Amino acid sequence: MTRLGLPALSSLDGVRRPAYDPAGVQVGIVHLGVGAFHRAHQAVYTDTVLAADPTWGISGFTQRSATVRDQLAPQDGLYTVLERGAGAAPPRVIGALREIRTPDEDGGPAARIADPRVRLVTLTVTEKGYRPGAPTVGHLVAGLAARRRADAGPISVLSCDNLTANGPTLRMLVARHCAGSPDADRLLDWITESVAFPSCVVDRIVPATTAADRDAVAAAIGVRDEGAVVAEPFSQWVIEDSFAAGRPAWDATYTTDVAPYEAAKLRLLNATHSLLAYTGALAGHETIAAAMTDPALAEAAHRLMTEDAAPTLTLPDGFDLAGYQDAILRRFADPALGHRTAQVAADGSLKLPIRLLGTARDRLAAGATPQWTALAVAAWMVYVATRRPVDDPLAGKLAAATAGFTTPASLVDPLLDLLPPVPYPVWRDLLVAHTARLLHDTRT
Ligand code: CS2
Repeated sequence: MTRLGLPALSSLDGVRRPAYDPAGVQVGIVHLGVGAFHRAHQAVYTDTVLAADPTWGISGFTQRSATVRDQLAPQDGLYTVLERGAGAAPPRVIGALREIRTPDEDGGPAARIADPRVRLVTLTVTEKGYRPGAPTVGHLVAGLAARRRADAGPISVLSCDNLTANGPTLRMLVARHCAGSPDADRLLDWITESVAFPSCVVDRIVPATTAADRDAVAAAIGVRDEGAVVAEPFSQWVIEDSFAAGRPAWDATYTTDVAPYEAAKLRLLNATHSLLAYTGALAGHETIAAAMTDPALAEAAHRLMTEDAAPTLTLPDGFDLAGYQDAILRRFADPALGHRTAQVAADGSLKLPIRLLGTARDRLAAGATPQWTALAVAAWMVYVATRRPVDDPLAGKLAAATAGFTTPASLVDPLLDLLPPVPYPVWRDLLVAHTARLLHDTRT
């Protein structure tokens, strides 16, 4: 079968094609971490604006591996987004990714960030990518230093990961990393003057693409596409509109303060996703949608949102909380996506503090009992104690902490030591009670 690429583009049927000539697009964005999420989210928004402004093409870098480069480079960067679920649009071919490289090719991201035509760096490197030792911040600092030396002008850096205050967090990590570089003071001064770090909130469920998904795309579009991604129809992007050198006219929500949207997304959607992933996996469910068919789990998901998380939120004006919560549960329940509980369960040691522990602290401080939040954390504890291997950067420590536990308390205490503190004795009591029940249910 023919492979997707510029030559095959004109012959595709039943497919939405780029409304511009991809070969005529100039690169204006460097993206770090060209995984499935970037391809189904920011690149789609960018694709929509390229007909009107072809100066915002994307130069994408993989985090390390050459897989995505090898999938996309032979296809001239073209790939399909296949929506699945209620309201799905026809397959759409995206042409926004004009270059695709590994970080060790052609001078890496640093050389590209120093190009004056580039005015924006975006990142999707997951929670792991911001840990000490991860290469991203180093690439970014090398790029900003090269840009200063080249006198290539101001630039913005937009983190699109599920972190609290992702803009300021990244700015802080960059500043810290600069301290070790030659000419640190001048570089820091230049960054303060010339680099913006807006925050944003991204939302779209994008499961890891499977071989079966690629076959489905080939059947739908009539050519092989090794870089295809599948996604739910829903997509949202809330962006703090403070850029240093312009931005594409993305069809997003722009605001001066993303914090209320961010807390709502992390504490309602992502927290509930993690709850369903761990409780669902322990109950033997392969997918989030399967977990949602279990009435007890669906109820826990609803009550985590309404009883624990919602009371901690300060919502944006006019925000339809009930509608937002209902939409989340509907999205999770849609069986078309096949989003695996194991995928959402990965990297829990980094996700839980962001999604769940803030809610726990806020509710405990208010004298309330965050039962459902405790259930989610307890389910993570039982999950990491009973699954091997655990997909988490702390896998070794988690295995050591849970080896040979004998009682719920002897499971909870060493794991609590690996998480940021929630300094209320009742929190531990809640976790012990929930792990006791979960261990009992998992064994019987
Ligand atoms: C999920 C998110 O894998 C996970 O941890 O909770 O990736 C989730 O699908 C997205 O944030 C939805 O926008």
